[in-house]
Amino acid sequence: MEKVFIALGGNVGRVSEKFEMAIEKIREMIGPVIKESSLYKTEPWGNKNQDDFLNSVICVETNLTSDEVLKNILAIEKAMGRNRNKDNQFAPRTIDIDILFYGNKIINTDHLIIPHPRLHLRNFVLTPLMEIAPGLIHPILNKTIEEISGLNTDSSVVRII
Ligand code: PH2
Ligand code: MG
Ligand code: MG
Repeated sequence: MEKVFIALGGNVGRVSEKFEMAIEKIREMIGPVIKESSLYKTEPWGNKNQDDFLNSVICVETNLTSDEVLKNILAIEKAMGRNRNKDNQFAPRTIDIDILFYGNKIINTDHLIIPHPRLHLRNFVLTPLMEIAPGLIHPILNKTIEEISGLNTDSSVVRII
């Protein structure tokens, strides 16, 4: 059994409803959701020329491997209407579901990098993570989320809703 931290994001359509549906599917297809952050309204990180996002972070207990978790997340994104041909890395998206941590494992394959390589740079991930897991240790940076947040220089605005 591993604890998986998963980030949800989106900025097109009825995003909070999409989050609820996605969390229900995550419960069915990955495992029990043991922690859920608040919802945050967040300034776009990267390409600023798009609408604000909603973001949240959840913690799920799972018996699945990291590859199985990824496969199920991609299926859930697809079922929720995500179109990966259209939604490139910087485009607005209906829903984006990212694995942040899979226990304390470090994974580096051609299709999956864990911990998520940019999580420590982004307020829209660090703020909800701080809410549910301030003492969680990043296995590469060897720092807690609280320490990483303190060092982070991202100035983009994130507010709880
Ligand atoms: N996701 C991105 C790029 N920029 N900005 C915010 N605020 N929230 C996101 O979820 C987000 C982003 C790529 O996945
Ligand atoms: Mg993604
Ligand atoms: Mg993402």
